[in-house]
Amino acid sequence: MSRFNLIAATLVFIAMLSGCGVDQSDRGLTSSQEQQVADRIAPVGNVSMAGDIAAPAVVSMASVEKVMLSEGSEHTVKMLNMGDGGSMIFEPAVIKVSKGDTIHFKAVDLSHNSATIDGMIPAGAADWAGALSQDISVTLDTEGVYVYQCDPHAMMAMVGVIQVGEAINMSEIQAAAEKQASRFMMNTDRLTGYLAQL
Ligand SMILES: [Cu+2]
Repeated sequence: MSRFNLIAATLVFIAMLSGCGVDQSDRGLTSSQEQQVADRIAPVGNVSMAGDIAAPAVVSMASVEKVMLSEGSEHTVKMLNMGDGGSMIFEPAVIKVSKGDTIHFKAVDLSHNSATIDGMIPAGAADWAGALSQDISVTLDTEGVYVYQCDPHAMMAMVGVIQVGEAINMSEIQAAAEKQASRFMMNTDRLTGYLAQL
């Protein structure tokens, strides 16, 4: 290596070192600025998280699983203090049966009953009103959608829906359900959710 080359290499080396120094001081400033920017962006990240939480609720309403026709001619609906769908509840709360089928309401827990709601059964269908804490069986000979309730827990939306044959009175039921839901103090979207399963 010639003397000239050695000097040139040394100069390049010094230039690299000083370059590094400049780089580091630059990076120091940049990273503090980046931190400030990151701090300002952080709340925006939280806002988009909130949006993500709200979104699935809408999706779950749109993709409600439909209830299938129950097999057999006799069906049991339990009256419960606590079920898979919440407290003070009929289980199953939504059932689709055939004309002439019988529903047995079972008083598994106490202080519940099953009673039709005025204006929420098919025209010409017989209403029913079970006694508190008592089983009641009803045979459904009229086609359409029936909505019934537990009288003591009506405000908690302890309601149930039965579809017999085709849902020929669905528009009347939907209209009446809006008025009914305005009386609920808890579980205010329960009935809407039930009807969406038909
Ligand atoms: Cu009840």
